[in-house]
Amino acid sequence: MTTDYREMWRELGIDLEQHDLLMNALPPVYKEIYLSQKNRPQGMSFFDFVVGGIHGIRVRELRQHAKDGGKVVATYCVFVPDEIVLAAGAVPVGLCAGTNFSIPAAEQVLPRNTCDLIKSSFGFKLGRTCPYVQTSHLIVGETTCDGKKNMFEILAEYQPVHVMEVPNKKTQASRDLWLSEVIAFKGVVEKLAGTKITEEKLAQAIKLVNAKRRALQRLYQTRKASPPPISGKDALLVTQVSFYDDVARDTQQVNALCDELEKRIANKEGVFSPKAPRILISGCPMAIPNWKLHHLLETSGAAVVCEESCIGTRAFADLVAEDKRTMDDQLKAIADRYMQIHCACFTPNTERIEDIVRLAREYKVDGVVHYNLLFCHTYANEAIKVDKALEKEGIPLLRIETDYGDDSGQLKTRIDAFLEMIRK
Ligand code: BJ8
Repeated sequence: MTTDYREMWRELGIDLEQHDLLMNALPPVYKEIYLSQKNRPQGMSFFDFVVGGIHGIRVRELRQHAKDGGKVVATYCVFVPDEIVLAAGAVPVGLCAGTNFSIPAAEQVLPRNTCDLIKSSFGFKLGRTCPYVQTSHLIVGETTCDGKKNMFEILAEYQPVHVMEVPNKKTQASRDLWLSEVIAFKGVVEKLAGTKITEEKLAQAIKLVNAKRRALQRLYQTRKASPPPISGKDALLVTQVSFYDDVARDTQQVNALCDELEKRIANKEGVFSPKAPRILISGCPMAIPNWKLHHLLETSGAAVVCEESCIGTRAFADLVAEDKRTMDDQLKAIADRYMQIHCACFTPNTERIEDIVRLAREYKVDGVVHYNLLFCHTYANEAIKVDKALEKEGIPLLRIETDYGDDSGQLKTRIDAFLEMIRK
């Protein structure tokens, strides 16, 4: 990071000493995991640049937005409708964290047997090491899993928090409840931003976010090719960056990358041998910089070709209808689209199981790896159904339960055995 952002971080109340440790730890890890890859698409240089300035460039933009009177709305879940935030002239930013760096701070408050996604994200607030959380004016939580919803109550002691009630079932009553939550959220954001969301602004925001989703859909489409033109690690990074970069710029960069990938496919150029076992990863989200599983799989000779995850297909598979003209219809279309996210917090959630089987076929995978964060009971319990469904379809499954700690040796042994089995 060449520009000096220290003054900005100081103004944001960042613990500079701890933050230096974090910033110094990232480059060697990134070099080993990302920059060591062979034959990367040139379009990845933008995403390398974004990660290289992860706490600088984008934060400065958000700060400028705030100095100009704009608001920043931070989120932890793909259920929070970005369209509403953008239509109010505010900027949404994802806060989910994938590093164990911030976990010791979180464990001073939260129970240790909480999933690392929650602890890592919460620890950044407590330890004052994340400029994104420090820049945000409102944090939007949601009632998905128990760990998260109770954490938001504690987080509210540190920063303004609004919690959206995500239902646990997909009945009509639940859909009605969710629609009322979306309508209420519009009011909360309007009040925060001091503006009125118009039909026109909302229509523009719907198109803007849909365009990003279409770009990510296009990226994932390229991964169906054999050999895949991009590594799973790189595709994961592109999806991770899409949670905090400017929406229009991100869309443009993802599309530019796709132009290159489509040319690669036409030239039958790939990053792995066509014989590399193709893997679908399904389960808990992998927030930046959680690259462990992809790295282990791909350095063991596999090609990760899809993620059925909220940092994956669940984030962009569905679009909001663009043909609605009244505010009521637009909000209903938004509510409907978000209810199609098949999070394991729902019961029953058969649509997710069907999605996994469908994706396994579409991406012609040789095996599925179910990724479960330790202490995430929703996904762990649902894995039992995933297991049965895949067995019925004759698709091999490896169930991994892990956290942000270094258990690479143990995981590698299991991954190698799994790949050996599916190569036969
Ligand atoms: S819609 S998956 S982003 S809630 S891993 S914190 S579930 S204990 S992240 Fe999620 Fe929204 Fe659902 Fe997606 Fe809890 Fe599990 Fe931790 Fe999780």
